[in-house]
Amino acid sequence: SGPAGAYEPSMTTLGELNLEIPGRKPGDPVITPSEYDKANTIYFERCAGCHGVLRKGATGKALTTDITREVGFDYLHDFINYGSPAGMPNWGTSGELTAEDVDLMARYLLLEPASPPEFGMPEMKESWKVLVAPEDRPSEKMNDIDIDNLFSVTLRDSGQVALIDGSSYEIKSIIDTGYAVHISRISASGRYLYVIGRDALVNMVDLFMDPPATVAQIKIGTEARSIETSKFEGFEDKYAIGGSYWPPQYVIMDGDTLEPLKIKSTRGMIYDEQTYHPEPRVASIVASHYRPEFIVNIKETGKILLINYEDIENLNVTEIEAERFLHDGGFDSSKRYFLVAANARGKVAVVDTKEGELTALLETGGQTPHPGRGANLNHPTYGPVWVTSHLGDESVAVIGTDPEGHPDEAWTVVQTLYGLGGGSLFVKSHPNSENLYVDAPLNPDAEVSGSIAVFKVPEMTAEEPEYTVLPIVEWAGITDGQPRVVQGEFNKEGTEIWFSVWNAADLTSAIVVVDDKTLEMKHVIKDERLITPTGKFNVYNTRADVY
Ligand code: DHE
Repeated sequence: SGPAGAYEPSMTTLGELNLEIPGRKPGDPVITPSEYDKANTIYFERCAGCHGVLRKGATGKALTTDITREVGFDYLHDFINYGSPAGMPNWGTSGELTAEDVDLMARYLLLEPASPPEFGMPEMKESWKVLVAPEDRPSEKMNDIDIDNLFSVTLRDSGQVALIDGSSYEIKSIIDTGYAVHISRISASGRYLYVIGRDALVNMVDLFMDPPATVAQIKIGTEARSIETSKFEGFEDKYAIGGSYWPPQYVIMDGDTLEPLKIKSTRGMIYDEQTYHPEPRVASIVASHYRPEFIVNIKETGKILLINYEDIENLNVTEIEAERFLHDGGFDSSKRYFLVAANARGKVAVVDTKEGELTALLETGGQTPHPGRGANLNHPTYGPVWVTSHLGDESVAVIGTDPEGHPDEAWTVVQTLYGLGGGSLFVKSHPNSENLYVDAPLNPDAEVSGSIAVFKVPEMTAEEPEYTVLPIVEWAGITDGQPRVVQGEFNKEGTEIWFSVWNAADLTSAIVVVDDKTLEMKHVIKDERLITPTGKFNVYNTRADVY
């Protein structure tokens, strides 16, 4: 169900230019229409996430034709084939793209990017389906699932989520979702689960049904990554918000039915240069606990929007200038401050969600901070701190978050830890845990990408604390492929942590459950339906922002 249709050539442009291929000028490389369609699909599925639909660059370099034509076909070909240590995957030598595909993509990048169509209210309304109307849904929970301890697990390549019981480890339901499904978020009451695919398809799942099932669906664009729901008192379960990469916009929806209510474009000026950007993508979104607001992070313009949802018709948006390339982030332990990485700038921006202003903008000291939602610890020296690891190196930045108890250290890096290696994506802890878990799934070394580093918080008084290595892939007993261990997530009690062992779609994957006290393997979940598990979202921890 790839969204290749999003890239249908614009006939006006073609007509005007009298060309067969969008963006092709006389003398450009020859590429047939079917090759062009194929290249568009590959670009969408593999490249656009980092380089942008219009190829203006973000996590990945800009690939506009002024650059690609300067470096030329051979350079592009080798870069796609072999990758680079800075994070470009080796698409050719890893076998993910064939030699013909690599050749095709190098030619394709010499052409102007095609601008995909817009996606406004008529398109959203047409895609919107209420499968079970609110009045036809059960008035109480109909299943015997302990919903608060249920995990929604992304099955990336099968476009599904698995709902797994946190105590029996049983798969309770497998639900079809969007293409290369990305994240799950849970309504404030815990009843509804919202899932978004990279193709911008949103599924709303009623966890009260037996078994839990999709009750509404909508497509909010052609490419998206984030979804959230209103959490402020009086607005629980009332609204959902989805942010898209293409078109660059967000939409506020009815929390019961996903009816689209308000769409806002994020196109506009880059905060510092004050120049226009045509593709400012919506990255992470969180719901404030202090005000009736969504906190929406706009990647390319570097703006954090505080969107007040009290009056949808007269939307009140506070625009905070932060830093370019905002990506992912989470709350501190008090849930008052939201910390978000401006990844390609090596910085973290801190927003005070109570006062509605920027509190700090700090350098993490590492290359490309990537916190996920981050991890909150009670540091033996510095009190409450929040942690991020880095995609580009092994450093882990520990940031003070206690302006009252530790004012001198607040919003500064109080300590740097060194984990297994570069390629880290997520860190995790829990209020009941004295451990900090750091992954490294994108590290090229199989032993590193297959393990987790654990730092013991009480031992963080040492200048360079040591870590324990958990050989997760070995515990999973998987010997085929290079499975990557990704994203720890705690159970509700905070007594065990789950890791995905993410293998290729045709090989065995697993989830390994680790006892937080003993750091021993407690259970391995293996099932042929568990295809490419990546993100895991415990219902209670996700809805209450516990991490
Ligand atoms: Fe993610 C969160 C974007 C690749 C797994 N990812 C996010 C968020 C964004 C984002 C904006 C924050 C959402 C929020 O909090 O509202 N991710 C992107 C990309 O643009 C990128 C780099 C490239 C792409 O083409 O999509 C990308 N992400 C990946 C993966 O390859 C991962 C590892 C595997 C997968 O399932 O696709 C992946 N991203 C995740 C996970 C989260 C996430 C598990 C949520 C973490 C959490 O604890 O909240």
